[in-house]
Amino acid sequence: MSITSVTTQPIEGQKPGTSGLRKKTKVFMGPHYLENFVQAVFNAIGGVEGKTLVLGGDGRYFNERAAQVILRMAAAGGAARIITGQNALLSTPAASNLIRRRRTDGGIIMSASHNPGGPEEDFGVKFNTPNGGPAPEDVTGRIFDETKTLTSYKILEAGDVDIASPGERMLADMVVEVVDPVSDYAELMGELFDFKAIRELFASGFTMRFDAMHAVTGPYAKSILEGALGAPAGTVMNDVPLPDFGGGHPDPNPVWAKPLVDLVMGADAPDFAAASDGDGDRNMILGRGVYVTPSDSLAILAANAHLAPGYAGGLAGIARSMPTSRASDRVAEALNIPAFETPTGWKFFGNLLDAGRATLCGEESAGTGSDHVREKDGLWAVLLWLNILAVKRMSVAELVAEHWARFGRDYYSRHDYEAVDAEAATKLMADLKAAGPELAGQTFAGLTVSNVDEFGYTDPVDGSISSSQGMRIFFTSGERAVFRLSGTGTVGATLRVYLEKPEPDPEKQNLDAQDALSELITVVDDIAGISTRTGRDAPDVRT
Ligand code: VG1
Ligand code: CO
Repeated sequence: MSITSVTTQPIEGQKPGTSGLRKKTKVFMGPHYLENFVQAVFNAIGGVEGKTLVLGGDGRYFNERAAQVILRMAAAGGAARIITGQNALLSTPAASNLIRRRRTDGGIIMSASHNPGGPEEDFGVKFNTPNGGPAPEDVTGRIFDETKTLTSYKILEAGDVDIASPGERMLADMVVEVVDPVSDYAELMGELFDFKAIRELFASGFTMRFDAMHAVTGPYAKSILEGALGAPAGTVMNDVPLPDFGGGHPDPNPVWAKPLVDLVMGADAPDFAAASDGDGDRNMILGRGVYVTPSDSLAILAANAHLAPGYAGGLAGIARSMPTSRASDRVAEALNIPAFETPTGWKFFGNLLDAGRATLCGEESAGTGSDHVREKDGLWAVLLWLNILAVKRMSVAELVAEHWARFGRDYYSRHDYEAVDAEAATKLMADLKAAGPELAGQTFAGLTVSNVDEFGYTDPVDGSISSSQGMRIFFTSGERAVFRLSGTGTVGATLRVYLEKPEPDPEKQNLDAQDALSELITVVDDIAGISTRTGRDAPDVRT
């Protein structure tokens, strides 16, 4: 088998975003596009000679084709071994786990996560470092630099490797080790949680629905929930991963997982319900008659994590992304442990986790995780909820009410304006930044602005600085609004507006979130001119 050095030239726009490089699938399938990016990753980490990498993806359209290309490029670069899931399937947290357990030199994850999949939709590639986490900004910066100077890439001339069944195969001098994508991950979950208590919970008649949204968590959820934990068959819905996720957005939120939300709000509601996203790192938590916001879920998990064996020794600290509500900060305060506020994106939690300063992390975008891997982990969050419910034997609604009574509630919602004109969105952000200093002290419809700032972050572990991470408007009565532009979209710009209002009084904690936030929503539109500038009279998504 011979190695070809293919002449290429830099392709514009291969800058990794919040979570790797995401583009339309057709773009990725275009000449040299995937190859250029993969070679840039290899170059940025000093080559792959003699190295062992993990490779896997969420099964979306182009997953296996891309995997075969990456395998041939790794072999051409002299890699010693690639560990991949059967059919190149691995959920993001399972990939993170394999990278860590097998002490590899990192891994490549093929996913555009919660973005839809298919020939007309999205594809993505990201690199995770040997700690199992998404490459931090210095590494993604080096990858981007490489994409700008690349003139050739190396690829082995060979046919496809059989990755349909577990086992070891050779590709030139490289070992391709195909593993069952679920087993190592399931073993880890069994170490963290009290499976016996959860089995007893199911045996007692507790009912659950898990919506895998035709994405990668299907096989994991089936094996763990219906297999190891004895939940009745049919507990896991939409469990077969499909290349186009059945035509939907594999995004577990009240808009894209509406059928599940309708189910828990209806007469035949199960006790508990959950959903995960394309690559299995997000989670949505529901109970009979209730939707638990991701920010509340993080706070509730943090307050009760000690009930699960893996966290019985307590937490070192709690980290949340800046737009995530401040609910978990109050839990940290009560537990007398540090609370960290990071920019959006899981890569910013890596240092805190590695340094042992945070144990639990979370994002308002339905991401929750812990130091067990270095990615957010959808099924992990579901199992921690189950473990807590198995110990406390109360309903989700009761647990949430108990939490709010003790810690206060934060009414919370994110409004997304998708695929808006990029220039208009950038201008909105710039104008808000410029107007910031004048806004302080002004009153809009009864709400007085206390201050406006642009969030920047200095990593407490390595001192690295990330600036321009979103505009924040604080009000004297405690409300907060955050503005950010998405770094995962593939069309135009997506404006995210995060709205939050603390309510300590249990008598006033039972409003609908949109109603409770209605004043703030109007005021924020007034201040930033969202509807006039975007030409939209309502957001595309409200979480
Ligand atoms: C979004 C979320 C962010 C999350 C990221 C990746 O980023 O806001 O919290 O970490 O997606 O999630 P952005 O830049 O579009 O706001 V996933 O499940 O796509 O790996
Ligand atoms: Co995801």
